[in-house]
Amino acid sequence: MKKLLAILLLAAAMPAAAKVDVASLKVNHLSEPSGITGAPTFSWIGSSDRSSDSQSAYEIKVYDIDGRAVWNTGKVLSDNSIAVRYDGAALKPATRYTWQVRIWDSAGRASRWSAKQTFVTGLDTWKAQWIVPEMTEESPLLRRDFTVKKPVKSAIAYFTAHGVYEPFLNGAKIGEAYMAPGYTSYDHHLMYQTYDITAQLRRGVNVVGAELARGWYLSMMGWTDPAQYRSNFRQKEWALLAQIVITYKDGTQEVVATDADWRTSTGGVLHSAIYDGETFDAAREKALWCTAGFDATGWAAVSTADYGYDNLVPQDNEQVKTEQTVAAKELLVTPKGELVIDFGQNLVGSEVIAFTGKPGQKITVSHAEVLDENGNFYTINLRSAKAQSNYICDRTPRRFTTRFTFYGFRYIKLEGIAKEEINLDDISAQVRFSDMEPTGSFVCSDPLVNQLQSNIQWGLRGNFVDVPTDCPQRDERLGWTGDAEVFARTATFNRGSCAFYSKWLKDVAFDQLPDGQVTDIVPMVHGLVGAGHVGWADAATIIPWTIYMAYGDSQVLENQYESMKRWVDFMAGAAGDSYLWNTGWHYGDWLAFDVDNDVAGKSSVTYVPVLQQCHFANSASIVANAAEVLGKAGDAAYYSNLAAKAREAFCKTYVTADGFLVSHTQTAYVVALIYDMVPEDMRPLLAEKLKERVESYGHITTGFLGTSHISNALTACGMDDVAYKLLLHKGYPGWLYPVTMGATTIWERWNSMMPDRTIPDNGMNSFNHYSYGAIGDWLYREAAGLKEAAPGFKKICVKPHPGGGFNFMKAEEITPFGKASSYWTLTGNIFTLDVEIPFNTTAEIYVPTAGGYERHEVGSGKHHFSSEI
Ligand code: RAM
Repeated sequence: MKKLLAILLLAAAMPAAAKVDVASLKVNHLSEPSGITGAPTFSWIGSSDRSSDSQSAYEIKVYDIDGRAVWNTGKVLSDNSIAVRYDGAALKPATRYTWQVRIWDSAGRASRWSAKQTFVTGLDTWKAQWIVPEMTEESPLLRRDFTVKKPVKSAIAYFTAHGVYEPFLNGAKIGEAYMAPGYTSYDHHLMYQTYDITAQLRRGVNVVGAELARGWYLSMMGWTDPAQYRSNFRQKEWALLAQIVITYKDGTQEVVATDADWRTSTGGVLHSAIYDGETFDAAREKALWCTAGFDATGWAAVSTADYGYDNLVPQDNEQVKTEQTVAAKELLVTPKGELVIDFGQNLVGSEVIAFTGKPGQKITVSHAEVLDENGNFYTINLRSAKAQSNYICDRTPRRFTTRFTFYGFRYIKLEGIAKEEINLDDISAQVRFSDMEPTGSFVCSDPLVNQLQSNIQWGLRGNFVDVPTDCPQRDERLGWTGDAEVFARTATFNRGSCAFYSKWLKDVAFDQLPDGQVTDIVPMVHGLVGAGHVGWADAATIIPWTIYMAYGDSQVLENQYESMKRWVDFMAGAAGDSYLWNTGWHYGDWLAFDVDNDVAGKSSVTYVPVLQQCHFANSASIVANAAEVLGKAGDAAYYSNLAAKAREAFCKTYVTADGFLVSHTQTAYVVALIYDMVPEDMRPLLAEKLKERVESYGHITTGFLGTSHISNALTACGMDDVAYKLLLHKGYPGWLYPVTMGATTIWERWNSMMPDRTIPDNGMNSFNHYSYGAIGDWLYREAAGLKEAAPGFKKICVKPHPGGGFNFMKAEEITPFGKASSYWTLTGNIFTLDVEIPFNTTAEIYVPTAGGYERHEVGSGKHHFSSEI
């Protein structure tokens, strides 16, 4: 081994005043959340001006609205900074609290107290009645006025709906959310939102209201005739539930809530549905309908309904919000003569068009992800989704947008407007999705790979609209479990995903069938699809474990434990005494490389029982690991034995002595290697076969289940060169093929568009499907070399894998402990590595040298290494 040229340890140079500090306070993994019930958890990120420093103690104080401390931990000797649970006196409902924390470092130096952060508690008793306006195509407005006679200390509003709603107070929208109350398995779990409206309330007459639309609850979800399937949801009419709790300065409280006194009418939204889009008539809009001066005489009475409150829970993930606005790039006139605006980016949200039209002028906006081979507007892949906005003008200046649906598009086609009337500066697109904190970045010396990373991140933006979806544009947009399973690790790198997945996983458990099978989509639309499918159902085990490892809070394992077990028990039951799970129909390695008229056997079809057995063993191991974390020793032993038996049966049935699998596909070898199916001494044999399978094709042939792991499997077997070859392959099939075709998101198929830009009309072709974007995990974890070595990154492993002709790679991640990064460069044979390790963590660093890796143990701070390789 060649000697290292130099190893430098640099202390993080921070301003002298900073010393020990604490910031990024979170309650239940969200910053300043509303709707807390039960005992919340507190997390923070510490920092220090010294390297190799850690937290030795913390102190938390929680204050009520009058600034009185209601909980003070005192100085607690602990290095824990993730999810410290409140254990003071029960928190009051409908109350704003503040909290702060200070910490001590390893030398006993105290930080200052952090800035105070707020959280607002949820509701314990609903006094509101469900109110039901008449069910027509037109969106109802609902309102009532009330008088505030005394000085107000706080006012907290709670809203939810069957359908989607926008809340208003005194003429302005409350909060910034779109698509509230979000998409859940509604009968089990309907979220309500909590809004602090203290500042919006005024002395005297106030008007509270809401506008309702169908949303997920009342739109057709799925691609078949709705009569053929049973919607998840009991009620067939829209309904609103709202309650405002006003606390006066004199200590008294008053409740304003939905009841028979509310009045309803219709407004400008003539129609709205998830797949169809929205129609808005400016002339029908009732301006100022939610203000005190408005005359609501003639508005209809509402009925009330006894829907109960049993399924109501506070929203515990991020609301859907506008995250950014993208300007219109270009106005095109297509060969067909269509007026098309290009936003330069396939995105999800809605257009915004500032326009003053003539009365009655109707502008129709259609949405498309791509243009066809002739440059014409292409919507065949939206299938039955109309995905159209219609805006009917009056003569006033308007900012047209939709509020109760979303589209997946890069292009919009405008009809009902002349080319001369279009001003590009007046047209933009709002990108709307769950407001998850950006936490990761990856850059490297290859612009195509950087574009791939950008496409992965846009895939996340587009498919995290309250639930993780397969795609955002066609008549689907469903919470496909398989897609979520393969992408989850990549997601955790790019955005703070703890609350988002934790919320969705609750529905995974709710929708699970009585026999333990996990449904293909969550929330489930019964009759549309099935359950218990390999790789899809394993979302129930893989995602909780992924979230635990990324965020270090075992709560998600606790929440999901029964569900995880039930899925594994189902497989074990079906396998019986043979320990071979090989029954049932499955999606298999969905969308793998497929050749027409395949006389030479080139299509890459993996024998499904091989996939089943690997996933069965892996999920059993995950349950064993979860049991261990949760202190359930009996279960841990039982499930690790089950996993061992499943692996034994695999080796006996599907592997030859030479390391051939009965299914000689890339995916088969990948899943066998990734899920540790064979004894250590056989791994090199399988690795050889995998290499042969890659070389004989010269490209990737994997579908959903193999693609997410192939690069990781190759790296684990010491074949970075092969992994890079696959990554950098620019032809079909491969990650960079769509990039060379100008893709700005990840495609559903390796060949969603052919090299001549023709688009196969195969009934299923989305240009924004994040599944194949699961390579993102390998880019930061292995290529750049930054990963967790213990739950929540308490211990970090930095082990870069230079290669592929790259000059540099850099991955940065805001871990639960703060920023970690790995930045390597390669110039000639000189390798440098700059690493940043956050306060309160340690790391093992593996520096590549000519003879292998050299290992270092470091503490927090910035570290520089170089070597010859
Ligand atoms: C398609 C979905 C999804 C996939 C299923 C099996 O309809 O888009 O990506 O998981 O099929």
